[in-house]
Amino acid sequence: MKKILFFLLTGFLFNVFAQEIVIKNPWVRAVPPTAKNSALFMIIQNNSDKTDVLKTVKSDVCKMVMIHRTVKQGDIMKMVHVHELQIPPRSKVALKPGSYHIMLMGLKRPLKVGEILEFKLIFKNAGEITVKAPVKMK
Ligand SMILES: [Cu+2]
Repeated sequence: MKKILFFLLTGFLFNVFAQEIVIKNPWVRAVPPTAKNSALFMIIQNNSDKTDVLKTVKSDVCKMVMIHRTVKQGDIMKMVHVHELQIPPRSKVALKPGSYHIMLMGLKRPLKVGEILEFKLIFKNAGEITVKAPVKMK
């Protein structure tokens, strides 16, 4: 019995540590009910030895999803479309306000603070990862 428990436990731990891409603190920005767009933020950690690439994000909550980066041009903040987001080996990339973000364009309905939205992130190596992100005021 103890042996079985040991194998179950090591199997579980192996799975946890074997995750090549780990998503931390995902959240969606709360917006007024009339807003057409919002954004998804998170930290993407690559535990593998090779660069992975976030290629697309899928969501039912909006018509189109795009990877964006906010950049400063002179005194103006501008959002630019990023075709692929590279996550270098053994490092992490923060998607946060004023930087990289997943733009949710053409919201199909108002978002409620506290509700959990589901997204599918498609990575070149890690494949499809489902992310559950709460809608927050922050
Ligand atoms: Cu944007």
